Amino acid sequence: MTYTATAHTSELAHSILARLGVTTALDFQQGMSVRSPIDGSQLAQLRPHGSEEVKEAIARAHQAWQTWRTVPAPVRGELVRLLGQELRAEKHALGQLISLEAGKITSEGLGEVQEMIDICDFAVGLSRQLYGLTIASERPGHRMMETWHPLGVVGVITAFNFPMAVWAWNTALALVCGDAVVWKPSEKTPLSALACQAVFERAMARFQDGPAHLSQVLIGGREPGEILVDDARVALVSATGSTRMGREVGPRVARRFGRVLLELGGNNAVIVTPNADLDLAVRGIVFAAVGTAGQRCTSTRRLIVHRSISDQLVERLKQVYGRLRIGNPLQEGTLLGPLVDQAAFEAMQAALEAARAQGGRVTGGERVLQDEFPSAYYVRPAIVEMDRQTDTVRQETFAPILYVLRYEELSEALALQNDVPQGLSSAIFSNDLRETEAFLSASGSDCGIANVNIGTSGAEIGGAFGGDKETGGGRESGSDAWRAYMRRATNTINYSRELPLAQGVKFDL
Ligand code: UN1
Repeated sequence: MTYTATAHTSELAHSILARLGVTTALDFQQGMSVRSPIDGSQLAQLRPHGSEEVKEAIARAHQAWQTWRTVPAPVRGELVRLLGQELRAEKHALGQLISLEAGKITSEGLGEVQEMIDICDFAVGLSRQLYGLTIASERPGHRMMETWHPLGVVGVITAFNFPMAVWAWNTALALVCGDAVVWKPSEKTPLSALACQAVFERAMARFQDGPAHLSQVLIGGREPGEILVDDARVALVSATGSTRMGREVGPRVARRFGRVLLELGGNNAVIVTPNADLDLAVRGIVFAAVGTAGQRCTSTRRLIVHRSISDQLVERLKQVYGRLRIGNPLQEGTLLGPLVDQAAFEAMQAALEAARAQGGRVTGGERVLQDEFPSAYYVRPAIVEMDRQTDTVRQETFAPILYVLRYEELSEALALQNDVPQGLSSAIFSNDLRETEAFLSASGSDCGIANVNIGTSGAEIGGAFGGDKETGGGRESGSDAWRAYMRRATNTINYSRELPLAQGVKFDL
């Protein structure tokens, strides 16, 4: 079934969930209400898990890990290979569910599922590459090496804006690394989580030999998350969300000496220099600023443009913004779907109001389509020209607002780019090697992601994903991010008949 103007969003959601075999009671009375951002209609009511159930889930995961860690890593990779196959088979249904529950346009919903498939492929290869080093020993007849061992239970806390992919980044790696996962999705998108779990169960059924409960989903708001954060059996808490959330999670996990992997807010900027390819820049900026209705942690929120080309670029952006197709994200041709809910709309309006008070000149930003969708929040994306980088600009607002700042010297642009508390993603549009290399250098962008001639969002899974400062410092997905999901043992082996001590210490008995 595909979306038509007459099909109700909840009918479509139910048909997808039935197809995937999601058996959880979806019409629990007085439970957690799940609504579609498309039209505000209720998709399901779910019963939140109680604290005892959460603790039991952690205990089951802990037990599963004890078996799973002894399974050879390439065999663990086989489970992830099957998961990737099952995701491929249900790509369309899962993509539509993301659109229904998070409001993404079809192509971005499908792209998110592709991101899950990609990380599965990556993790399968990784399952034969969990390398440790060999290290030269200073002692004769000795050898040193590193061994990477499974870490334990990984608690995954995710946000609404990537309701499936962030689970997959964590889970595909955690599984090949020999860990078990307990997942607390956003209360705004639990159906996406139940769907992923159902697909995982299919892979598990085909795999046959693995322990039960390698992946589990917890339904609820704050409470299940807090229990995960505080339970010493959860070796790693991987949390994606606001900086405010990370500020609570980080110290609480640290108090029990657990590990955290934090993916928090971004305030991502694009610098456009005088010799940039402006056609490329316009396309890159619009996708990154407006895609996912500005609700990616990697969305472009600031444009730092050289004064000499600023009027020209801003004018072109305003023209494109003015004719962007806004509407039902499941309809072909739509580029901008709804904000996730009323609170997101109010936060956007409050930010625009504050920016105006700080001298900002606002174009766009108003609510649209309210006759067609009275209970949903569609907006025209906003461009806000600022004379300086005010407090409001320095905050992350999860909405399609692009603040424009003008500069004269590249050093000034770099200083503006870095002068925010967050440090996730950044980009420069320039064809001048001196400028692009300065941007990528040690004294350039301070973000975890720094791009040239592409926007700030839409990272591939092969690279490590994350950022510094208030973004939290975590790295997940590709490169060597897998190390966060394992513990390292340094081994020294003596194959001689002597017992020389390191550092030349003598200890004769
Ligand atoms: C997020 O918004 O939480 O780079 C993740 C991107 C996506 C992931 C975003 N691959 O925009």
